[in-house]
Amino acid sequence: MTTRRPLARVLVGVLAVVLVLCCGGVAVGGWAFARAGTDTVGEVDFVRPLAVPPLAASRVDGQGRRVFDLLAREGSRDFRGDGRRTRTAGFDGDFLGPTLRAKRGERVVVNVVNRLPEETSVHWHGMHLPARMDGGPHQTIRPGATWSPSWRVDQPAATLWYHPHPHGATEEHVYRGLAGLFLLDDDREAALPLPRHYGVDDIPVIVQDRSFSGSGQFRRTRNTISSIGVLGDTLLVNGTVGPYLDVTTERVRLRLVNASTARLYDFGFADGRRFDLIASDGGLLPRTARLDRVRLSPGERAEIVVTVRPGERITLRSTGPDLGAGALADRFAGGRDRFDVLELRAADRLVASPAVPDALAPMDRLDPASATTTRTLEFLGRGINGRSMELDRIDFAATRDTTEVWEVVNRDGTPHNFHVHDVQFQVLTDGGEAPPPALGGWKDTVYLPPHRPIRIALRFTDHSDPDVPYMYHCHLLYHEDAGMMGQFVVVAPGQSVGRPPRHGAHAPHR
Ligand SMILES: [Cu+2]
Repeated sequence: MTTRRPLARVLVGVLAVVLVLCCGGVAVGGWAFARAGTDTVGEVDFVRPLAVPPLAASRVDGQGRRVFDLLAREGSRDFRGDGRRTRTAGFDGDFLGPTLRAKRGERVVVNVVNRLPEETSVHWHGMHLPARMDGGPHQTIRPGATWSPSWRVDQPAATLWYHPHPHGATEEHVYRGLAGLFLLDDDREAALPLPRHYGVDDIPVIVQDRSFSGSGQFRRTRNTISSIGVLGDTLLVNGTVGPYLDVTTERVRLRLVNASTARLYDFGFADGRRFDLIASDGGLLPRTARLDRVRLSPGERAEIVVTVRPGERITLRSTGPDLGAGALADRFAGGRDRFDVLELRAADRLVASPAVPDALAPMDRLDPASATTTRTLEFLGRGINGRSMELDRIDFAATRDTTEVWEVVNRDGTPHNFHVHDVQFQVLTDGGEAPPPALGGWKDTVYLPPHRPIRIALRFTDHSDPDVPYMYHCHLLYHEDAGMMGQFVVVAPGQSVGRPPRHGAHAPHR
């Protein structure tokens, strides 16, 4: 008897502990589930005019090249007008950078000065150019140094962007504010009746999510339940919190850029109105798509044209993007989050705009039957095909003047996406099906829903260099920094793979 009572007590104690752990676990789980969502619909005061990044000044040098200057530096900004200044970084300013603009066929030079206290790089996202001009992790710029890449713009009109790409620190640099647009023009786009008056009826919409600490600093706290990365609860559009745009024309073109580090958006209008999707990452679609929603993962762009009526106010809104990871995983990865993004305020009298044409830019479809090589890229854990990024390992070579088919698949339960440098690709199939209209044009970044293979075709036309690699990676920047990236070179027919330069050695420092 004397020995049984303590044993009973122990059993009761163990039972109590188990009960507390289980119920506590359920309670914590329920609390976390309820807390996981962010919803700003109806909560945003649209009190600040939308900032529009200035067009970068340029000059033409003695060799006929258009020359830009960009200076990366630290800064600070009071985003919410409450006197609390956030430490930031930007190009030529405190946050984000000017919009560079060039025309197809032009040769450009960008003098990038690094006034940051650490190394960085500037990658021209979506640009077709030689690998050593690409601004990836091999072209780092030391503090105080200037990097002056130059290339010929040789691709269709498009909304491209630039941002740092230093090995292992891209998330941090982009999160602080280092990003900007690089718009390309061409004759085909210029001949179409589309809104193109920058800052008037052609508006950049750079969307980024941030969280602020009590002292007003950017809080780069990663989601603890989902491994997606940093999800913020406040949207900045071109750096503006609570932005509105005065619209003076019947139609307005919005160049939507998801410059967030991890968050996906599903953009549409609060009243459900349809808009014309005219372009994706690499430029104009073959045909205008009339849609009411467009989903963008980090790095992706979409150009839409929306029609407004005199005097009305409409809200650009992001509702929970379908991440395809299942209800629970979707919720913790932001898949149920809703945001009011931007208010459009139409003037009482609007300047007439021509109708958006159905036919935009003819597109020669790449023929998968002509592909010389088929590759499979499996995204899982912190790597691709079981390997984590290493600067001195080239994963494969693509041969110039060939077409390849890549099957890219997310084997994780968590969201990833796929971005490749050098070329724009065509989506052949999405989960075995024909791609939707939003994936029907040139792309450099595509969302990878868990376990849904995406087949793409890529054509390598020029810029062979056996030594200097291009990157392919997940553009959820936490994942990219953690090693979900690989390197390939483009070689001339018969050429073998060389050796990556010593870190940064090929950067054309001035
Ligand atoms: Cu990822």
